[in-house]
Amino acid sequence: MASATPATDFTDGEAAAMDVALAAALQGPRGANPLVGATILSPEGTSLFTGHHRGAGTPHAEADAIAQAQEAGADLSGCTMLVTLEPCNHVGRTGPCTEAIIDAGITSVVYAVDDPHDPAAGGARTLRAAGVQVRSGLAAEKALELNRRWFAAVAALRPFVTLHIAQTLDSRIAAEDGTSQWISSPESLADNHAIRRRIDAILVGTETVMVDNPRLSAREPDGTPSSAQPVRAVMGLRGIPANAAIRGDDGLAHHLPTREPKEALAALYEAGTRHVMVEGGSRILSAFLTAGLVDELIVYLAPTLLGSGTSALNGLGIGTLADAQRWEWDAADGGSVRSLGADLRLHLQPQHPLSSDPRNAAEPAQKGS
Ligand code: AOF
Ligand code: ZN
Repeated sequence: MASATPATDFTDGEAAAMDVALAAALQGPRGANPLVGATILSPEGTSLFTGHHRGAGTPHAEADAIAQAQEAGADLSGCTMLVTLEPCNHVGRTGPCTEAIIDAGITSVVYAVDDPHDPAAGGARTLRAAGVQVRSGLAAEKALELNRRWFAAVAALRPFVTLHIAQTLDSRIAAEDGTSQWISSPESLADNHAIRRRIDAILVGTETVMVDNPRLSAREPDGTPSSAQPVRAVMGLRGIPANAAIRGDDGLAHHLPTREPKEALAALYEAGTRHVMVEGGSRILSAFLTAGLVDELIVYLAPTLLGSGTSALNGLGIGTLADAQRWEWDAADGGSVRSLGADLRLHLQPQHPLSSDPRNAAEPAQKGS
């Protein structure tokens, strides 16, 4: 791990450019990869190009910024790159960024935090060995906060977990007779399928397989199967019926014989999954939330009321308001609230344990007033 450089080693222009890179990073989606932004500064200190990462399998932020410069025919020799994460050193789905930076003639790199992901780490060393000046630690706290749950998932050697709920205004995911297709608008369904195309695995409980018999494949807007398909995992102690639609014929369906979220995640990680979307039903959703194993929450809220039927959640072990789970709005990936047809798409992440909740700071309400 490279040691952080003292904050005084950065210019105001570099600090401002790092803020631009941090803001750009937020445009990307959360998942297997962290949110990363990169800005290229001219030798005179002018911000020239800003790139960001758009999710696993797409170019890294540094490569995105350099590609823009190349398209514009710009000469980057003598430029400084500001990047929110240590440039990667590996050939994964793309990369390595160190090579792209060296080849572009960039002579100085300032990054916020080290990459904790083993295969990709060590970029600073490679850059220095090639004669690039490297400094780190600028805006480190902001950069750690930006990917707080991703860092936690990497450290825990488990997949990043997105939880998906498609519900009515009164938090129902099915009517009394079990019907649930479709609570969400076509636009929400299309958004969900776009997410299915970029995750490694989709996870449901055996109950969902029995009741809804979903295919859980990723489909294009016209209904045809997408070229990239996630693993379809079913957790629970009951087996998957021989004729269940989820089995498909591509060998991507797996049964995880456990009710424990932690065990299911360990099995998925072992099989190579780095981003899983948990889709239901209420028992599985509640188990993941109770275990604190949800990194990102996406709720499709339909302007519909049922008044009865299946609730999205069936208990989180919370008896009093002081113990309520607190969530915060997540501005990443298109914003915290978006309109999708008739629905609202709500995007949240668990509140930071140390962040202050304004409700706690308020004076208790006067009784009888
Ligand atoms: C960077 N810039 O924009 C990102 C980095 O296999 P890949 O290509 O998807 O690489 C993923 C790993 O690369 C990820 O786990 C993390 O360590 C690093 N992400 N690195 O230099 C970027 N997204
Ligand atoms: Zn990279």
